[in-house]
Amino acid sequence: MTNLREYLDKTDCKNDLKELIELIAMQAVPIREAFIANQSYADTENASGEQQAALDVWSDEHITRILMESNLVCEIASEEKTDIVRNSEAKSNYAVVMDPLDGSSLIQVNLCVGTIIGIYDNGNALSRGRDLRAAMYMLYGPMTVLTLTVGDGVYIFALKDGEYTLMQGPVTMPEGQLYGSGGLKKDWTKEHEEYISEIENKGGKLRYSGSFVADFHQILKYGGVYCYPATKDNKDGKLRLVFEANPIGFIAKQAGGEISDGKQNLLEVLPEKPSHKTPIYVGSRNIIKNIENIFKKI
Ligand code: AHM
Ligand code: MG
Repeated sequence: MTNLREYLDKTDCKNDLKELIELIAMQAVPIREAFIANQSYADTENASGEQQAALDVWSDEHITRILMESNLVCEIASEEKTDIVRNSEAKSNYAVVMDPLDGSSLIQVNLCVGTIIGIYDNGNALSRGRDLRAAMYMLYGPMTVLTLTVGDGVYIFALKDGEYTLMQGPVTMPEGQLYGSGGLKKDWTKEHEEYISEIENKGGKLRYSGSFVADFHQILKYGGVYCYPATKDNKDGKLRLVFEANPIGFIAKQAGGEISDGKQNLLEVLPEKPSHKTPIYVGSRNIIKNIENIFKKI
């Protein structure tokens, strides 16, 4: 049985990066414990104008405090904050981007949610996804699971008695047929509608929970596509490039999958601002290529 530290020791990660990854991964413990006391919605909105859940706010403040105290990180960009937080006393050049609690509308119904993290080693949280040094998410489901890449394949760990043990890896995303799409059907664009009918006609199976990180985890294991498309009234979709698309896309790519906005590889896009929104198609490689072909035709 390999634990997280033993796995990291076999990679080319520097000691401070190993320390940072472990520190973040272990925050799954206090975050899980905070669920019961943080079931309600807060009276506040995040940088995208969405109402925050109490656990969004709690997780954001908690992880930010832990990272600031560690002095391992010089920049933190969070889905829950308008501005990037900087630490002038940091002793490393890591920048962390995070969605502290993704899928927060599901907290009150006890469905699977998670924490999404990306780490850059260039000190700049507004970098392209392809430049990530590491990406990971912790999933709060029946098990607490960590999915991690340090740029050398994707590995999945499970948390038990305060320790992460390697369950699977390197993970390869298969060419499956699961699909799920956000956005109201009446607002879908022609291109998106055409793709969804195509996958439905091919026998695709619908899987959409309302938690990107949980829906992606299924796609990672079984193959298929998660979509949050551009809609007629919202050409940039709903999800954010920096906190959601890039870390998840980097993991997808490391598992042999792809991420696109329908026209281009999202990992190549330079973020304009922390709350930069984008349509997202992420999943099995051939499915994403096919979606890009459909978008080119229409
Ligand atoms: P959140 O980060 O505030 O939870 O918002 C992002 C979530 C995704 O996890 C999920 O896929 C999507 O929003 C669901 O949106 P919708 O309810 O419009 O389908
Ligand atoms: Mg989110």
